[in-house]
Amino acid sequence: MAEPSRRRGRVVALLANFCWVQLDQPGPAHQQRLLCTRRTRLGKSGQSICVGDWVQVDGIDWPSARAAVAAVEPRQLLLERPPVANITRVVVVIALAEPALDPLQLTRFLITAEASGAAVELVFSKADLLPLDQVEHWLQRAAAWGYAALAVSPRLPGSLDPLRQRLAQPGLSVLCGPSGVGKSSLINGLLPELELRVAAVSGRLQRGRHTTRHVELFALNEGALLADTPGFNRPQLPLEPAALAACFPELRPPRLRLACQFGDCLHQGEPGCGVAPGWDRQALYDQCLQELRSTAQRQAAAASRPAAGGSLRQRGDRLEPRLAGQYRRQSRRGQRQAAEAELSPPDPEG
Ligand SMILES: Nc1nc2c(ncn2[C@@H]2O[C@H](COP(=O)(O)OP(=O)(O)OP(=O)(O)O)[C@@H](O)[C@H]2O)c(=O)[nH]1
Ligand SMILES: [Mg+2]
Ligand SMILES: [Zn+2]
Repeated sequence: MAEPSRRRGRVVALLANFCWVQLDQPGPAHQQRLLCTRRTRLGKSGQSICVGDWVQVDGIDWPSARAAVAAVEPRQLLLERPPVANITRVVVVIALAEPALDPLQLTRFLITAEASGAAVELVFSKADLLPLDQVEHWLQRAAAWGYAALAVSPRLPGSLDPLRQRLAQPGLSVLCGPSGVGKSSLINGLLPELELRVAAVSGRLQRGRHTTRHVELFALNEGALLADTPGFNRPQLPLEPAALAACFPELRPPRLRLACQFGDCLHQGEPGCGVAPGWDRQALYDQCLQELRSTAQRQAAAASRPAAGGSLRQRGDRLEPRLAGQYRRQSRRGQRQAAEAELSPPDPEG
């Protein structure tokens, strides 16, 4: 139970040193949102705050609508990139055109979404830009993968209605996808009063301009929240081959009718494999599997081989081979920096 001076709420946006917390119960003058600092104690315990976190706030100054986050409640499902906590569903948004649909990129987004453990929805945006038969083609392909996808556009009256219905279910839905596919435009279509910033795609490749810079939560109705997120281009793959296979619905029951003989089957022609070759995303799956195997091999080779010149470094009380820079496993911080670099506007051809 919360202490009397404390209030419970949900983090709806993060700024550099502050966050906005939406209160469960409004304050004495009906204040819904408080601008909160993070207590240093919270910082020292290493606990980070994500958009979507449930928090306890205290030190509330109602007239200025300021407070401090005193504690973060344990998280349920977490989307790692972009970081959003306590999610219910991940809505992968991919444009049918402008930028052109890249099935590998779409698959990488679907893998990230599936890996979160939340329900996954697939939305094809900019449906006004393709003839109906081509839109239908993509919907059917997605159905074969295991997704009851929707094709939408704020420019096609009525096309947002089925999406609105799905997103109006209780919980937090996170829209994610490449930059410029129209995530913010979709949220504007669903909630016109928001007037979120959107920007035209540019360059020969019709790349997005990374217009949305921060994750923010918006209420579609009582109990249903939507998260707009910054677009990015290349989601990471899981580290384990088995985890990769689990992110393809067509490789799991009930879509996979005949279970494979071995639980750790990677569907590469192993004996007793229940997956018939020639499935639609086979080449994309093989490509992802290949990528994560070469990453694993590089890491294993680097760990077992003394670097050129046999250089050693002192680590605690033992000597270790120094790893060549390209083989060094990226630190969390390094990964984050790489991720942030990818968020910065790309060069026109990049
Ligand atoms: N023709 C057409 N253009 C659209 C549609 N939806 C969005 N756009 C345009 O696509 C461009 C990018 O839209 P945004 O909503 O900013 O895209 P975003 O996914 O939020 O991009 P980031 O914030 O950079 O991740 C804008 O010029 C929009 O007007 C659509 O359904 N049809
Ligand atoms: Mg946006
Ligand atoms: Zn198999």
